[in-house]
Amino acid sequence: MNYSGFTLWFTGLSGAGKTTISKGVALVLKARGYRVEILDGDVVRTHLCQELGFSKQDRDTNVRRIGFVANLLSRNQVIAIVAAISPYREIREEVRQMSQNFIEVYVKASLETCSQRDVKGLYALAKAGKIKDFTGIDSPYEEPLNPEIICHTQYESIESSITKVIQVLEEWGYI
Ligand code: GGZ
Repeated sequence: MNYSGFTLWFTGLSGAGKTTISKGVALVLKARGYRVEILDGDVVRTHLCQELGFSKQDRDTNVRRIGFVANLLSRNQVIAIVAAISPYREIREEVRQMSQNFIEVYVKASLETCSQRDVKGLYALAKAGKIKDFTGIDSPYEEPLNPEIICHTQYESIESSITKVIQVLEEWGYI
């Protein structure tokens, strides 16, 4: 198959749905014969970024490393799918600039929704002060100003978010 690699970058609050949507998109792409790799912040932090915490400096380092690896993959015809909170606009832009084909997907859900879902119980811990620097509680999240795609997971199903992403990739000739 003749296609160019690209980076599909999911950003958003913890619990917004980044991991779920990215896995769903990866499944569709793999089923169509594309080579795909997922770089999930949570997973990357247990391997490539073990020493990093959640200060701004550490998050920036984490996001830059992920961006670097995504670029290595995408320039070798592997579709790099990133799911990381990546809360700082400036660093996301920096990564965009160093990537050849970069598609930013804002997985959008309100803080109230994410903290109600609280799949891992982290919001409760953060509100109780047991986790410091938690995104949305005592650490900022800077919304993308011009993302290529927005998935409103508060209002649309995971399936329709996945379909939306795939349709945009088709329309723009990435797949
Ligand atoms: C935010 C945290 C924190 C703090 C642990 N703040 O939803 P999750 O659980 O599974 O994914 C989150 C993950 C965040 O890692 P990222 O690499 O995506 O973050 S960043 O891009 O900002 O570097 C969350 C969990 O780790 N987690 N502590 N304090 N999320």
